[in-house]
Order: sequence, then C-alpha cells, then structure tokens
Amino acid sequence: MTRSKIILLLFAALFCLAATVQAADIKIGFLVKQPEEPWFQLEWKFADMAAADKGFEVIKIGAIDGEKVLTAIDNISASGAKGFVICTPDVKLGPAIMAKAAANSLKVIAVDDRFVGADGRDMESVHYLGISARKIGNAVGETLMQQIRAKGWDLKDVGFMVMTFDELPTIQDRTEGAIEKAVEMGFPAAQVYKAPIQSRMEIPTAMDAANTLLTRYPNISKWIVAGGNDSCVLGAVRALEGRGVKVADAVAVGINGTDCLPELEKANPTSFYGSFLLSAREHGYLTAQMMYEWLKDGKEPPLDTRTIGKLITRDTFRRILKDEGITE
Ligand code: FCA
Repeated sequence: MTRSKIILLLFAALFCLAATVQAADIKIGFLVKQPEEPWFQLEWKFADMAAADKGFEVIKIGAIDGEKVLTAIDNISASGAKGFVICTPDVKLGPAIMAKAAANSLKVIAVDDRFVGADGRDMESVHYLGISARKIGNAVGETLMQQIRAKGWDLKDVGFMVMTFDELPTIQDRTEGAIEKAVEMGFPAAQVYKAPIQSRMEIPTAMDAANTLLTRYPNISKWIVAGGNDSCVLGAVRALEGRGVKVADAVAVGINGTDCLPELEKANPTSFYGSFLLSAREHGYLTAQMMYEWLKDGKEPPLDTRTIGKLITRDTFRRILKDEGITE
C-alpha cells in the first residue's frame, strides 16, 4: 500500500470516529405529565430503545405541572440537549413552553396532548404526534353497541356513562367520538350521561365522578361506559362495583390498553370488557427518532402525525401485547 493510500485510510477512519462521537453526543429531553402511568413509562421505554438503536441520549423528566416543565426545559438545555419531546401537563402551557424553548434554542415535538394557543385553538405550527382521537372514540362506541346487541339488552334499560375531561381536546374528541357512534348506531341520546372528571385523570378522581353520577340515577339497571383513557374507565368500573351493579350488567371499554393489564389479568372477569391499545412504540420511539434526525440531519418531522388503536380483550390481550413488543 502506498503512503498516500495509508494516509487516506487514516483520514477515513478518523472521519468515521468523529461522526460516531458526534451522534452519541446528541441528547434529547423527553418530558411527560404523568410519569406514574404505565402509558408514559412505555413511551420512555421505547424512546430509550430508539436511543440505543441510533446512538443518542434521552433525558427523561416527569413534569407534572407548569413550574416543573419550565424548570425542566432550562435543565435539559443546560445539560446540552438541543431539543425535547413533551406531553404537557396542561395544553394551555403551549405558548409558555414555546417561548422557553425559543429562549434556549431548543426544538420541540408535542406528543399525545397538542398545545393550545392563547386564542383557544390548536397550535398547528408546533410539530405534533397524537392519536386519531375521534376515530378511536368511534370504535369504542361501536364496540359498546356490539356488546349491547350480543347481550340482547333492551336499550330502554341502559345508561351510557361517559367519563369526560373536556379541558384536554384529545380526550374530548375521544369521548365525543364514542357518543357520536353509539347514537348513530341507535343508542338514545337522552340516555347518555356525562361524568366530568375534576383535576387529573386518575382512577380515584374518575371513581368520584362516576359515583356522583350514579347517585343521580339510582334506577338505571344496566350501564355501558366509555372514557378518555383506561384510568377514567377503571374508576367508573370500581364505582359500579361499589354500587352493587353486577358484572354482567355493565360493559366498559377503555383507551390506552397499557393501563388496564392487571384488570384483564384478573382471574374473574369484571365489567371492563377491553381497551383500545394505542401505539406506545410510535409515540415513544418515533418521536424520539424524529427529534434525533431533526437535530442531527436537519430533517424536519411532519407537522401532524396520527396513530391508530386496536381492540384488546381478556381473550386477545396477551397475544396482541406480545406482538406489539409491550410484553415479553
Ligand atoms: C393523553 C392521555 C394518556 C394517553 C395519551 C395518548 O395524554 O392522558 O393517558 O391516552 O393521551
């Protein structure tokens, strides 16, 4: 080998090394509003998988209120990150988050919950990946109606309890979608009862909301239940049990599919029939990868990406979760 060839090879090797170091140097933040929810833990898990595959670092921060979000943005910037993915604890923080990000020259991708501007409208200029909320809500409504038919219930005996949280547009779209489809399929609109959840969407807060509603309608003997996510629906199921409603007299369908696994694993069925499993892989892996490629190669992600859901029930959840890489 000639001397010049050796020098050329050495340069090539050095270039490769520099490129690797540069890639590993990329850090991104991943902030979530409810770090205790299995859904968000899975998003983090898949973001870490993207980081391991591509060679970057994810700084994971549970940011449960506005103050924590703004401090976290300063901290991730100080640690050398140049962008972050966030599921905000409050969509109205959108403008403040974007201002803070701009002050720190950070890129932003909103995941799950889309920012809302001062004018009350979606901030469409902020890159977003979320679920096709209305369609998934429609599928919940359809599943509930199919269950009513399968059970041969008389519609006049049935109440539709909808666990709402209208502060969050993606949740409002889900619950409105469920109502819309059920009514379209013949469910009487006058028998739809909304149970608004106060503060955060968690099992206890949902249970309180459901109990308030059940106190108002003690004579309804059969219930179908929809809600913004698994926790909302599980709270309603616990409230129905507390009121002595038999398992066979209620059907509930959740959304997320990740926060209801202990429920589906119970030896005896409850009235929680199933859930629409969302793609934690896309929400975690894809958003992290999008941010990485944006920072590394300047490849801007699409402004609006939507994901779908898939029904899981006691009979199917083990196989589907395994196929999706959620369980081993
Ligand atoms: C919202 C909900 C989560 C999950 C996510 C996709 O952030 O709070 O439980 O459903 O959308």
